[in-house]
Amino acid sequence: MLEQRQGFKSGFISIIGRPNVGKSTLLNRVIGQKIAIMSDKPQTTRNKVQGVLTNPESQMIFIDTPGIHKPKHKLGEFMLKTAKNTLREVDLIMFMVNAEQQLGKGDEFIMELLEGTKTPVFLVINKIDQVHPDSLLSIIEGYKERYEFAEIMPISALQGNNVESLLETIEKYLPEGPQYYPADQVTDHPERFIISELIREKVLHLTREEIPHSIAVVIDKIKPDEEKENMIRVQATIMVERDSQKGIVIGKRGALLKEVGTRARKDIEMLLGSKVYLELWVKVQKDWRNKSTHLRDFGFREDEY
Ligand SMILES: Nc1nc2c(ncn2[C@@H]2O[C@H](COP(=O)(O)OP(=O)(O)OP(=O)(O)O)[C@@H](O)[C@H]2O)c(=O)[nH]1
Ligand SMILES: [Mg+2]
Repeated sequence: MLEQRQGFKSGFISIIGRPNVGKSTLLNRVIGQKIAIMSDKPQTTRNKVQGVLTNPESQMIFIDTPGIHKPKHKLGEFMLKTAKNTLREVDLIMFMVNAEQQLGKGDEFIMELLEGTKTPVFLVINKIDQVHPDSLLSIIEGYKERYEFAEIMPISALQGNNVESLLETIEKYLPEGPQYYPADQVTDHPERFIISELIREKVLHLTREEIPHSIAVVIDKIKPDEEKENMIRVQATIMVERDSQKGIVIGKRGALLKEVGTRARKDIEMLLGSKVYLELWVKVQKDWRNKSTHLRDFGFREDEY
């Protein structure tokens, strides 16, 4: 549905930054729906996630990206590439930093990447709810010295401060263009992907240390229940890298896996608007993060999301 209206603006906006700065939180806030998972563990987002915001006069397509970090395995390399690739295809770049953190090597690295682009870059300073307003000035000065940002916007993605004004400013920068997606479409990701992410998010919330990084979730089946009306059955497998991790994810007498299931089911029911029967399995795939074939099987394909 590529409809071109006089004066209508549209464009693609990439959100990049170090892990954990709040990129996915901003995406969900502007879309008004949870399409990207969030957690306090770094490297939560692994694929690019597209969210569409349609207004009467504009359509903004936000692209949430994996946090930029030094890759330690093939999955990390895929994540870095995914984030970098979005820079080429967009009309605007939101470089997000955390107001609580000092400008670090990671930010320097990202600004070096940005040197090559002609696309306008906004510096979005997030988590301002956590710092004294006086400290903002010195943060801004530090970044300004290193890069010529088109705009500098302090926000709180979590509480919503300044997000409206960020959106208004973004709209000013967008070119005239077509409406790429129908007004009621909020993402281009299939439900299957979002369901697997919601399950992974619950494991991230309930585990620590190496577990969050070692898991992947594969959806085996989604189908309507044959007997119960308005009930969808979902079967999924949580992949771990080692036997010891399998025990942790299952938990004592299955307690942890049960909690993951209960929490994920609620979110999936919200997403699908129907009752869900969720069945979870845990399987060991040794060292999957370093094996190209497993990466492809688990949905990390460059030609896809
Ligand atoms: N206090 C505060 N916390 C925030 C804000 N925005 C995000 N957070 C928290 O920061 C953590 C990371 O948020 P995410 O949105 O998952 O961060 P991300 O940048 O997408 O992280 P990666 O996907 O790992 O790159 C979560 O615990 C969020 O609740 C904010 O404005 N204020
Ligand atoms: Mg994220």
